Amino acid sequence: MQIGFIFLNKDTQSIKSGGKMSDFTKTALIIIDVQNDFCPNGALAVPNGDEVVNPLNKLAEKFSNSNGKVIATADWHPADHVSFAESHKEKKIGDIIDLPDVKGQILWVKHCVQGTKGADFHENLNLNPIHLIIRKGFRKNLDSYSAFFENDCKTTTGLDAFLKGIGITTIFLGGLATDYCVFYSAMDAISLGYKTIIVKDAVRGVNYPEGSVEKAIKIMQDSNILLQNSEEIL
Ligand code: VGL
Ligand code: ZN
Repeated sequence: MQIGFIFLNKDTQSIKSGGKMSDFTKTALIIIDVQNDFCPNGALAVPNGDEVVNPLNKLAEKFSNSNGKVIATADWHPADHVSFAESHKEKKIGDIIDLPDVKGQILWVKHCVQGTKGADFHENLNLNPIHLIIRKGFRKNLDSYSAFFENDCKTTTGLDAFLKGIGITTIFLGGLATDYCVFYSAMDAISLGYKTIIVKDAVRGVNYPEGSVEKAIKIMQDSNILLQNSEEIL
């Protein structure tokens, strides 16, 4: 399309300046579960979980100002959710149970209950650049780690249709936790055909069971998921 002297090309590719992206068209930042219960003093605290806030705020502002999209997810459970140990008789935190549609559901401490302080985003996370918030895990009998599919691997959150609908092809992921919600979101993203990048300094893990962060990173790398520091992206 030609308007005056300006040639507008809708498909303008990322303009590289000094190796860094300056146009984030077709690119989305997905901020996974940066909620109080996953931060220090929260019910299911991820060690140093709050350290993801600063790099994510910087990235979100950059993406939002450079034609990118910013999406945040929130774990959003009813008080009697199936993933809570206390919802089951004679079960304890860390036990693993089989559900009709989910084999190997881990039982967690009660966390991110709808409408509670623990389910709120961390108070320093800047919500202004966020274009869309996806809530997940709100069905009593189904847990959801991934931003794309709940743990039955078929109930969709709608995120894939949204991203494809606005032409997103590349996804950067940060947030909590590296070995659960970030991991499953990244694995779904790559299999749904997105170029997928984990922002190394903008993720932290639960590391339960011990070694699960290392294992998750290895599987992601073996699946063509890239790891990059926020400084390289900004
Ligand atoms: C998460 C465990 C249970 C996460 C959510 O956000 O990684 N982990 N629910
Ligand atoms: Zn949860």
